[in-house]
Amino acid sequence: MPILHGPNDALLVIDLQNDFCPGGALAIPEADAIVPLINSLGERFDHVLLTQDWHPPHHISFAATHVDKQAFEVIQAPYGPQTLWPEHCLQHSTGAAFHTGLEIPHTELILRKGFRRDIDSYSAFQENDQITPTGLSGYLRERKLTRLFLCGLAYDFCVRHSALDGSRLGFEIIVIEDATRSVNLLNSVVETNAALAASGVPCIQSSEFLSL
Ligand code: VGL
Ligand code: ZN
Repeated sequence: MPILHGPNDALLVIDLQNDFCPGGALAIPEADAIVPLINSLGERFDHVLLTQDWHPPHHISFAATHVDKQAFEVIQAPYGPQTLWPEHCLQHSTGAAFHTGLEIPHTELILRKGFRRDIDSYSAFQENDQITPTGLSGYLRERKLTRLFLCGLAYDFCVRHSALDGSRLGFEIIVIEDATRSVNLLNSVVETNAALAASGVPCIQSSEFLSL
């Protein structure tokens, strides 16, 4: 069933940054393989938005910020459980820059997130304290962009939380599954599949688009 897209649709590309690609600080297997596909998808959308993970030094999500903690451990932050990561996407670093192959010249918005030292932000809509908004929902509402197609990194963290929050906030969310890749910690992919299904967020393949 083809998905015809219209004036209220946008492509939201999550965190397609060097540090999440092979050779980066928090490398996701095959992350760079989705870049050409995302460029092709970008050509099909009038409206394209990017997010950029954008951390200050000593960010709460960095294992090195804490005493005796290793990357991929979970700590109790004041707002709840927080997975610790290698230092990544430092503001203005090469690692925080978008993959050089990403080419969507008509991108309308770059939304930075995770810039507060004491709160991480997986979701493009809301920080991990589940209170602090990023401003994206206000932007989308004012722009009348009501249906969002999500792709990028990582399926099981930032794509997952963006999709769930967007759906909860009343946007129609569709994940383009083959245009994502996963960090894959413990059961994160299985849990993501289940959470998206439980929220009624469909996962489609890019071929449903690119064949139109
Ligand atoms: C992400 C871990 C830490 C992501 C960002 O983009 O999925 N994951 N920061
Ligand atoms: Zn991060």
